[in-house]
Amino acid sequence: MSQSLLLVVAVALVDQDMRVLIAQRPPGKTLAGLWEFPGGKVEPGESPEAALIRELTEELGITVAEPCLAPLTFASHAYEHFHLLMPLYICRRWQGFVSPREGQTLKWVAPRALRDYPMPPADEPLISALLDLLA
Ligand code: 9L3
Ligand code: MG
Repeated sequence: MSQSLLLVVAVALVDQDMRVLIAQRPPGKTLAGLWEFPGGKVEPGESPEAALIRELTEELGITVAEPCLAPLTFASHAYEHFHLLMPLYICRRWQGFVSPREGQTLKWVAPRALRDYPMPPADEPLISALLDLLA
């Protein structure tokens, strides 16, 4: 069976206390209730970085400069109806205040506590790379 490829970008925003931002997927969306690294789909013709910058403004109301996005690792996960390929960036500098623009619940979490929050299967394997980097 062939599966279409879905390209999604996500980011670990890390604040000055070394906490990481996670967002809870709202009711009505797929994977509702699970906690994820913020991000979203890359639109046709968009670079991954441009998509992430757009998503961060839409979802969190912040402005990120492209050089502040450092690629860290990526997820590759076969969901039932598509295969998700999802680069994870890390970002420590942005402008504006993080606020939930799409009804999502946000939480700043110490890296070692990330595993306490149930995540979509694509996101979970990304935690190790993040822990290695922030340790
Ligand atoms: N997804 C998984 N982990 C993430 C993000 C941002 C997205 N950190 C998955 C959930 C959906 C798909 O990617 O199956 C598209 O995301 P959305 O557009 O429904 O948020
Ligand atoms: Mg999104």
